[in-house]
Amino acid sequence: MATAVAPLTLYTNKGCPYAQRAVIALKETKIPYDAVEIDLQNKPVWYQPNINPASKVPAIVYGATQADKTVAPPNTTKLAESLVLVEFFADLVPSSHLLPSDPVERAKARFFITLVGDKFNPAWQGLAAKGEGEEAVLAAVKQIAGELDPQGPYALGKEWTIADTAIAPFVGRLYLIAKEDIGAWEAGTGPKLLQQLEQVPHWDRYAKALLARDSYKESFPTEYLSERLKERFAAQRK
Ligand SMILES: N[C@@H](CCC(=O)N[C@@H](CS)C(=O)NCC(=O)O)C(=O)O
Repeated sequence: MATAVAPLTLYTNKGCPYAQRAVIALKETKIPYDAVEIDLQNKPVWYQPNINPASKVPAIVYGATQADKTVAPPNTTKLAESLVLVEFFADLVPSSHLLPSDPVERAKARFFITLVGDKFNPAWQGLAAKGEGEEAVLAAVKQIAGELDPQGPYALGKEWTIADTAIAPFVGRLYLIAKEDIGAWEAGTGPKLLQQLEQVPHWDRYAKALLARDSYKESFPTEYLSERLKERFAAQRK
């Protein structure tokens, strides 16, 4: 690991997919960090004024040891937004290959990430929360699958990158909801969707590789999320 890495505190929440992106990147880069769990239902009064004006997780304080985690000392930097943090950690430890060194590969990784935010997440969240059609999910997955390196196992090939880090927490949630059939949809929709996804060339192999990665598994609290997501969609279930 690069020796220039300074003390870092991550403000996080175990149910948050954006925070999971940051945790995955920290694990991939092996950057040491302290974690502070933020209760999003009952946020500490110091969080917004002292750590993140947007009042969201993930956020970090970077640069010096913090005796008191409720304030950022003057010689530190406060940063937020999961994708910014993921790239920052990648920049701190270039040997992690999280951010490819080749400009074309970097651009491909960033393009892939735009598809996650613009296509994949709206499609599966629309299905899970509102029972909107599976067609949109399949179309988004096909589009993403068309960008995957044909040999894999990861989006850009042999190395796990920012692209995989950005999508993995969301694929994990979709597969959990589908496997347990707990979306706000008609019973049976989840397992049926999984069967359809298995047929999309390159996608099934890719999803399995994402969900088998240690950094993902260690940051995905399956039972906790299963309970939370069951509660969340219970009222709308058809
Ligand atoms: N664009 C942000 C989204 C972060 C986000 O929405 N975090 C949620 C939890 S998953 C949050 O902190 N919500 C608290 C709030 O909005 O008050 C990122 O990528 O980091």
